[in-house]
Amino acid sequence: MQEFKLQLRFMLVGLVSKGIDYESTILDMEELQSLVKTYGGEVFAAVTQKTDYPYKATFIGSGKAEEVADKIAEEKIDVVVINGVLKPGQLYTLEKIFFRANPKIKVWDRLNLILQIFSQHAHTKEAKLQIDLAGLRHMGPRTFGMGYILSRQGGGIGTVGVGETNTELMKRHWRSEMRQISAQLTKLSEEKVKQIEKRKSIGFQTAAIVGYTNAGKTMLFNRLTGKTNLVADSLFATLDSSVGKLYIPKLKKDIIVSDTIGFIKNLPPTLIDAFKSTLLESVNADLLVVVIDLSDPEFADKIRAVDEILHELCGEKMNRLYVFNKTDKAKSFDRTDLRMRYADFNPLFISAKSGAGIDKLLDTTGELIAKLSHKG
Ligand SMILES: Nc1nc2c(ncn2[C@@H]2O[C@H](COP(=O)(O)OP(=O)(O)O)[C@@H](O)[C@H]2O)c(=O)[nH]1
Ligand SMILES: [Mg+2]
Repeated sequence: MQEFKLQLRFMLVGLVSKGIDYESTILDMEELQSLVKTYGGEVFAAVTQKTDYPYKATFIGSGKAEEVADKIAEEKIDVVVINGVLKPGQLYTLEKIFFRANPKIKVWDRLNLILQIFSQHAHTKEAKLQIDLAGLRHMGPRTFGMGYILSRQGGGIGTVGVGETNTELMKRHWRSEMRQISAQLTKLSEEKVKQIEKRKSIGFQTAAIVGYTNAGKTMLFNRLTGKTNLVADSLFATLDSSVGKLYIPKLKKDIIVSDTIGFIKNLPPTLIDAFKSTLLESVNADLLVVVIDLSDPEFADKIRAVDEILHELCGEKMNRLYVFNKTDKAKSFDRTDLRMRYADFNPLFISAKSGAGIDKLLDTTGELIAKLSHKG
């Protein structure tokens, strides 16, 4: 049965701080636009505001908010996405301001949008729980009682109608909900750790494919393991971890390869924390294979974003292999320069699509893993 889905009309709003160059804000907004596309929406308007600090109550200035409201009415916008991570109160206040333009308007921040995409793609219990947890943490106790996300009739905190008791009740409910989900996730993580340890005890070594979303991780994973996981020109097609076997000629044995969720810029630590269970597979690997989309003009920036997240997850300790992917698509690149710049990370050049460079990748993986075994 085919489901009829109305395409939502989106508007993007971004802040440009004076310290940051305009160019990178535009690229950020483009990424936001592709997130909207991934979600299944279409962007009909976009505005930016120059300011060094977000406004306390409404993130954007009040004049700007009115301008956005006019645009909402004009373009019949359903959802406004603010390129930032906002406080629940700020989102709520903005919704109140935009009410005059569209009583059903929704205001999301970058994280809300990412979580919405995540929930479209979540298939396992683990993924669903992690999204719930991240959502609860992000939206705060307001998620409860206020009907903040699902309906927007009631008043907000600070307006009439919400007594202290009610607020306390909401907080308590919110905390207990989070505790319950965390407990379920901990249980799932423990089971996973057991599996990982069992594999280790029978002598399997592991390489985890990681990297920015859309870099080509799953295409590489499929090529290496012969699996047929979903490859898509969209952000976050993969939300879970999957594992497969890969024969390494130099080692004369199989290793385990894993593929997982992609990273993205400006992720709040709470979200990374919520996905720790999915990322366990990567954190526990012997080798991290970092896939980089060489055809992306912003790849250096994305290497930094991935690096920060990896640092957060596993500290400095991990052995890394930088794999520059999509050599078939990249217009021009300087191998010598990249080899020098990323000399600490055994840079390699491949095309997961054509298969170029894969043999070398297998050899280098074998060498690095053999070295690790010797270290003991
Ligand atoms: N031209 C080209 N496209 C690639 C290559 N590897 C992946 N892609 C494309 O990049 C997009 C994202 O691939 P996917 O494996 O889903 O990326 P992931 O998000 O990192 O798992 C898809 O449209 C792939 O067809 C490559 O080596 N060359
Ligand atoms: Mg993927």
